[in-house]
Amino acid sequence: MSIVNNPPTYIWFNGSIKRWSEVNLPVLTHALHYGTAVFEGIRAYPSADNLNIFRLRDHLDRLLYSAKIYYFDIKYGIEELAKGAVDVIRANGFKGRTYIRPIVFVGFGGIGLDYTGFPIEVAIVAVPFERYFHKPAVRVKVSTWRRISNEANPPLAKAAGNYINSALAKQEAIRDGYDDAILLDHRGYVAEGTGENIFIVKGGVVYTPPISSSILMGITRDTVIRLLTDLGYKVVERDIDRSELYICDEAFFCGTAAEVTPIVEIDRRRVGNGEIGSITRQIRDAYLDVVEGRNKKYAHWLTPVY
Ligand code: PY5
Repeated sequence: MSIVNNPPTYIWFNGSIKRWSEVNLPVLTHALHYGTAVFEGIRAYPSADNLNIFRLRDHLDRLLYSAKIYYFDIKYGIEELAKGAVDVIRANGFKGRTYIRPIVFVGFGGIGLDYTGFPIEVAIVAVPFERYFHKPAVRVKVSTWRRISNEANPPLAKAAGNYINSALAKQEAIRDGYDDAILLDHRGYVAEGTGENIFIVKGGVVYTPPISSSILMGITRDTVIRLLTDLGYKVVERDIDRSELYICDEAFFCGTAAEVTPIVEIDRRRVGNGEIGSITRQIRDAYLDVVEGRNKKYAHWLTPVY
């Protein structure tokens, strides 16, 4: 996800479009020190005749409830933020696959943990973005680190601070020669990837961990459940043992950035026969049909930019 050489020309910041170079943040920005921010990851995809943001309002809705959990008072409503997302893409003139990153964060007000009265800043950044994984399928390990639990910091809030846990697991996996990690929850059941939800397939039935296993309630996860149901598959939300990962027929990650990414190896054991599974293939294609505007049933999930 490297955009170092090409930052966007314009961003949306606290209610209006600004030049990237105009927005400067103090080093004592609270969120930088304590992770006090909530954010979203949203994608826009080209269709035959437009660029469309996928499930924009569902993402903004999650942004607002994440903010509520941390007592962040946002001055902007969903409609204003939705307009901001469209405006920032238009301002930059992006026409291809685009990633949108709204972020609400505690600004500079002091160095203590009590941020009462500190400014709550809101930014929406958009960048051209193709693939998260630069390969058609991934090899993963079960992390030695556990997923954060609801008893410490709520996984269902998409809070910046949560990602120190993901970053640690991701770095360990990369340094050990894998593409990503699967984290177990505090009880030892499968939770999710570092930035993706997980599904496994066994005997034609699809399984995914429930909200109680410390997952982010992914919007892609919800989309995948609906599309699998449309395709006639049974989807079961239940606790998954670590060992089930080793005996499943298929496994895949899903998320806004990761889209549907097949998992072909877990802890040096092949998943199924080591090839991308047929249900995984079907759901990956069905997902692309929806986000790229070829499935009219879900046209209401698309917000046209132009
Ligand atoms: N679980 C975690 C921990 C995530 O960070 C994400 C999304 C998901 C699940 C999937 O959620 P959704 O389907 O709603 O996107 N991660 C972000 C993304 O944009 C950031 C990844 C670095 O995909």
